[in-house]
Amino acid sequence: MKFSKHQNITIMKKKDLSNEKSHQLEDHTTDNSDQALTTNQGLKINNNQDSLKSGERGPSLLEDFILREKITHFDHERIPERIVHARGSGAHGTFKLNRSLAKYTKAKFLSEEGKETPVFVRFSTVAGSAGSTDLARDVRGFAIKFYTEEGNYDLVGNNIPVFFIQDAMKFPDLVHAVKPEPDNAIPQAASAHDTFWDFISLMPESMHMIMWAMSDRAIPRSYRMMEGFGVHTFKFINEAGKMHFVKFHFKPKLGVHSVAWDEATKISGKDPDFHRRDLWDAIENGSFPEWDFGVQIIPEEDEHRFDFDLLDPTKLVPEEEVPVELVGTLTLNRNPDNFFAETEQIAFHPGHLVPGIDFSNDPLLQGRLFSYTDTQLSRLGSPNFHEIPINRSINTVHNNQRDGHMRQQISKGKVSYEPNSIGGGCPFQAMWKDGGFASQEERVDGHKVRARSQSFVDHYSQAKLFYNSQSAPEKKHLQNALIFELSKVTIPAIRERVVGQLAFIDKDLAALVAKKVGVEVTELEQPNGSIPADADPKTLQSVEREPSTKSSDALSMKNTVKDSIKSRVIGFIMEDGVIAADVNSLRSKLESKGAMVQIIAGSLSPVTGDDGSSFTPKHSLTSTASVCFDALYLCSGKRSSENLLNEDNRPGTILFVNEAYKHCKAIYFGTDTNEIYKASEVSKKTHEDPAIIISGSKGSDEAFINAVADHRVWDLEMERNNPS
Ligand code: HDD
Repeated sequence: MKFSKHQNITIMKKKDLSNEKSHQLEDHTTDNSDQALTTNQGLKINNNQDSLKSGERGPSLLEDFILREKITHFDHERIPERIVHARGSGAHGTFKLNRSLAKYTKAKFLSEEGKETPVFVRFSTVAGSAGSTDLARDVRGFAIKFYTEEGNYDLVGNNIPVFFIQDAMKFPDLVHAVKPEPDNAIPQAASAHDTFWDFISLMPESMHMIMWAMSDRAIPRSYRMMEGFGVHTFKFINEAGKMHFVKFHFKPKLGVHSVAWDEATKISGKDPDFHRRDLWDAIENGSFPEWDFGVQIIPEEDEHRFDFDLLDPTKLVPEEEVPVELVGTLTLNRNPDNFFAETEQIAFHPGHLVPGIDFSNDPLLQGRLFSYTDTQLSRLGSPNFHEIPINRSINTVHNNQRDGHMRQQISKGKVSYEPNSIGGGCPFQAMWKDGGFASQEERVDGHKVRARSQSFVDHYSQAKLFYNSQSAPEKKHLQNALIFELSKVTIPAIRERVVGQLAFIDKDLAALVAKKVGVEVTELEQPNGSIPADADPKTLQSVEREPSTKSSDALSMKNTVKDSIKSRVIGFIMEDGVIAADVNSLRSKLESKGAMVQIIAGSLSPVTGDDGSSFTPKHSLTSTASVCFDALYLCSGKRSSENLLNEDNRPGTILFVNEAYKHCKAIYFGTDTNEIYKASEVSKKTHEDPAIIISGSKGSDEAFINAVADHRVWDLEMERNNPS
């Protein structure tokens, strides 16, 4: 079949090419509209259906270069997935500086107020393979490539501000422990298994991170509703060479929100691409995700003023001790044209720096500086991976590196060495004042030792800080997550060791988990005095210690932004006979505030309203589920309601409402939907519930909008799940 010009099925997207990186990529982007099919040599092909044969029923001929080329390329089109963070999604965007940081750093993209820098951001899960579900309980990667005029700067962070381990030496062990077990490759994209918890139970330094990983932060509602953190302490260096320590933060304008664990497991079945789709749809719909960019700045003189070590990546700097100054905005506004060429081939590296930013001596970061280039060599196959369009800096590369697999740059001239006179000394070294990178001068004076600093040996104080800062529902979710995970651990001794560690954080937490996972709380030994530098790593057990900051509002999602319904997905459940005026009125109110309305009906056939107008459902009751929506509206209309409760639709309708109720979502019952209300669990409620809205009361539309903005009534979870 041939499509004529007019039947062309390619949907042309209007692209925002306003930034320099997009322009650069455009040179490498092809568009097949109105073009004939060609071989890789540009030869037009006139038959893409049949191979060349000796007679119609005869064998294929070796000379069929068109078949050979097509199959050879296909045979080699997979590359190794990332060893960690294999599953991810990305988008293009812009970073805008709203307040100059020139006082602290000479990095140009952080100095000129109002300056916009193109970025590509990739979000990811850590443990699962590229085809795994988005909703796994896991840390999320939050990696940003800034295409600055001084070269690429990569901030390769996570949605959690701390890490499991303190030294890169343990990274392969951590990853081996969490990945599917090597004998049977089970489980996929899950930490709930023996080897992970075995490792954790023997690594007390992981306890702070475990609190975060077991919290709802590890099951975000959306990539657009998570925080981003640089994790390590980095350094800013200003024009005069003065150094400040810095921690990087990204705070989502939509607030930090999560789903319920039961919901996460169901989304994994209904829509394993939930986060990928959410990011894509939001950008396609013009609802561009935005984050405030913030920094915590610590003068060099203050390095030792905290009750933890700034170089220890298992610690955060409480915002109560050093406030986050918001100085920029990150906006994602363009989906990639090609997943493989952009999202898969992008190569991040914490060592891609610009002048004015430098590393600290954090031993986890130091190890990362080796790993990221190294891994691209096996993943992307050549030291020329920086030439792949998505990885190219927007300024031209000039150096004496040459050749290698798939080299693309054509470097002119005889000279590929320095110093030289034949090339007039070019390319030449740049002075610091002219933008040349110079590592921060630092006096280092020490013995060569393979050891851990004593200042790192405090594993519980910030775990306590995090746990103590959680609201009651958040604590409950964290407890349940630990119970779920440890219940999958088949070896009782491992469960017991983990519970022993939890006892150093909170005795009640340990007792509760112990009871549920069938073990006793046994007291683990605490060291007496300091630990010798040559101690067996297994004894790197710290004493229980209280944090100097007891509780931090910034660590609880309860205190997040709750003032917007932008990009929330609202399911309108309807059937024939629906009151069209009510639907249209609420829909326009919701959409004017940026929410997305999707119609759900008994089937995909158009629904006829009471006034004869027609609504096109996006989903049927059985093709989706309430877990894919933020809130529900049971549309007004007696006949619609009756149709939703007929033999065919009743199970789907009631399941929708009951699950949304269980997951603490806002549900709006339209006029004459009382029968649905009565048939659902909602009717059993005996408590005030601001997220259950009944049409007819004054301001009911507004009450619904407020309930959607609040995200969930987590405080009522117990009541909603145990109707009397
Ligand atoms: Fe890593 C990928 C974040 C510790 C070694 N890491 C990777 C990605 C993110 C992070 C977001 C995905 C980047 C992308 O989207 O392509 N990693 C972190 C954070 C860490 C961390 C926040 C601790 C604070 N990582 C870490 C250590 C090592 C690595 C200690 C090794 C010593 N990470 C890698 C890697 C990956 C990677 C093997 C896999 C794919 C890649 O680099 O490009 O090199």
